[in-house]
Amino acid sequence: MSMVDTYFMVALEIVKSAGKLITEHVKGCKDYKLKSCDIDLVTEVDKAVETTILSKLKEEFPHHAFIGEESVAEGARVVLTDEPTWVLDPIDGTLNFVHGFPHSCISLGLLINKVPEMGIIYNPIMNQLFTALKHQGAYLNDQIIHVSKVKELKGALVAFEAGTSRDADKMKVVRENFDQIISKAQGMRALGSAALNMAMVAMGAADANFEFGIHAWDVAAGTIIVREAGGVVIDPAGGPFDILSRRVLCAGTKELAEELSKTLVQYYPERD
Ligand code: LIP
Repeated sequence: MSMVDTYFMVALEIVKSAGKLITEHVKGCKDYKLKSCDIDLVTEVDKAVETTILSKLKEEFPHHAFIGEESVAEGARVVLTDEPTWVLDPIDGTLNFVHGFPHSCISLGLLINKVPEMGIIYNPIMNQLFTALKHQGAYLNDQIIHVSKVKELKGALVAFEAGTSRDADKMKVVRENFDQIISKAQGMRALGSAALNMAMVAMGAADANFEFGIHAWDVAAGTIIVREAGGVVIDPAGGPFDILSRRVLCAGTKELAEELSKTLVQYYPERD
C-alpha cells in the first residue's frame, strides 16, 4: 500500500464522520451569514465541518499543508506549494444546505507537487460517496464509474452554475453562456454545487460542466474524480487546467470539451 493510499483511508474516515454534522442539521431553519455578497453564504455548520476535518487531518499529518474555504474567508491565504496539500470545501452547496435542497457535499482533494492525487466528494444527505485515487479509477459508493461517450454538444446534458457573484460583467457572461447552452446543447442542469456537477460528469449523468468563478476547494476533488472516470478537465478556453485560475471545464470526451470550449464566452476572474 502506498503512502497516498494510507492518506486516503485516513481522510475517508474523517470525511464520513464529519458528514454526520451535515445530516444532523439538514432539516430546520439554518442561520447564515454573508461573505463576499448577498448570495455567498456561510453557516455555523460549514465552519464546524471545516474545523473538525482540518484539525483531525493536522493531527494525523502535521507536516502537510492545508487550504480550507472558510479559513480563507476568515483571512488565511491560498498558498499552493509542492508539499502534500489538502484542499477542503466543508459544504459545497451551502445555499442548497440552507434551503434543504439535498445536493450539498464535503469536497476534499489532496495535491502533491501541485498534482491531484486523490479526491473525495461526499453528499451524506443522498448517501453519495465519490472517490478516486490516481491510476486507480473513480467510484461511487464502491462501484466503479465512467464518463459518458457523448461527443457533440447537440446531444449533451451540460451542467453549469450562475455562481456566487453579483459582479455585472460576470453576470453578463453567465447570461450569454446560458443562451449558448440552451440553444445548442440537448439540455442544461444546475445542481448548486460545483463539486457535485463534476461528480455528475464523472458518473456519466451529465456530459459536461463548466464554471467561471469557482475556487480551488470547489474542484480539487472533482478534477481527479472526472479524470479517473475517463474524462477530461481543461481550462474553458482550451488550455491546460490551472487549479488557481478559478475557471474549469470538464467533459466525458475530448471532442465535447473542445466544442464546448469554442462555444463559451470567456470570463477571467481574479485568481485564487
Ligand atoms: C459554491 C457552489 C456553487 C458554485 C459556486 C461555489 P459554496 O460553493 O456550491 O454551485 O456556483 O461557484 O462553488 O459557496 O456553496 O461552497
